[in-house]
Amino acid sequence: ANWTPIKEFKEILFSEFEGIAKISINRPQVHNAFTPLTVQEMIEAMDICRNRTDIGVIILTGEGGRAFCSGGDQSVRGHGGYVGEDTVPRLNVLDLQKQIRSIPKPVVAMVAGWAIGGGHVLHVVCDLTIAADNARFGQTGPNVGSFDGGFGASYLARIVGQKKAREIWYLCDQYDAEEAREMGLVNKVVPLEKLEETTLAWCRKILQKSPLALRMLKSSFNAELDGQAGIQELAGNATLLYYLSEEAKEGRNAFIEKRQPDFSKFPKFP
Ligand code: 1HA
Repeated sequence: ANWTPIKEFKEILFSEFEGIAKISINRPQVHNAFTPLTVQEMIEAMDICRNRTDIGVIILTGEGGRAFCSGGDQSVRGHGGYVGEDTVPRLNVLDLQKQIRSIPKPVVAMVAGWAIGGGHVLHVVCDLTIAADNARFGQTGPNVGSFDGGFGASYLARIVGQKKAREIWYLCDQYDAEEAREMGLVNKVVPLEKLEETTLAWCRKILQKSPLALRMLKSSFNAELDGQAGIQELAGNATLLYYLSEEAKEGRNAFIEKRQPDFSKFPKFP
């Protein structure tokens, strides 16, 4: 595919092709471990994707073919979080996780090689995961003095079940692509050389679908799991649809025209 850059960043690549955006961690020398800056850049790229009405689906990936992401960069892990150039420790990947779940467009993880630790959680929170046959999955928290008890625990357990999720975290084993697919953690496994082609084919299929239907479905899947925040997303979409109706426009028009609204012509559906 002929990817066109959207914006220059230091630690990620951000490009687009025919309505598909690609956010790719570009630190292959450390298996695409993230720093606070990497995460901040991904957050900004994701926000651009949210606002651009011509982008319908987002691919999250890592450069180099040997790793999706190996989690937080342990060499910048300081007292209380991962330390950036401003010397402030942060755990800002948690904001990115929430953003991936709440952006009203499908996010597809394209995984080659390692998806480990906080990098594993990033693929877990994506809508779909396409994996290359060299992909390896796992959590490392209890080995390296960390844990993600948020989506990394509870949403993982929703996907693979309680027993398996506890195994993944308590033993810190690594699982190959086929094992991940069997647990429902991966949608499809393909040879590495077919990874981008297959991911693009899935994205193109998604792009042919009704964007509002996809938006409603994503917030519907989230609603049950995300409590008040999930209901807020779903209800926000209901408001969006209502704003598109003549009935809602009558309310606005009446206010602007300084008259009483006349809702009498609108049906009271059974
Ligand atoms: O748990 C959280 C959070 C929880 C709550 C809120 C926020 C959170 C944010 C983050 C995280 C975490 O991500 S904790 C988990 C952090 N990640 C890890 O523990 C994985 C560390 N890496 C590995 O275990 C291995 O590198 C590997 C199994 C992925 C691959 O092994 P392999 O093939 O033997 O490669 P290796 O030689 O280890 O790695 C290549 C280079 O990349 C090495 O550097 P070099 O010796 O060439 O200078 C290695 O040090 C570096 N590297 C790999 N992963 C990381 C890393 N450097 C820094 N941080 C890494 N995560």
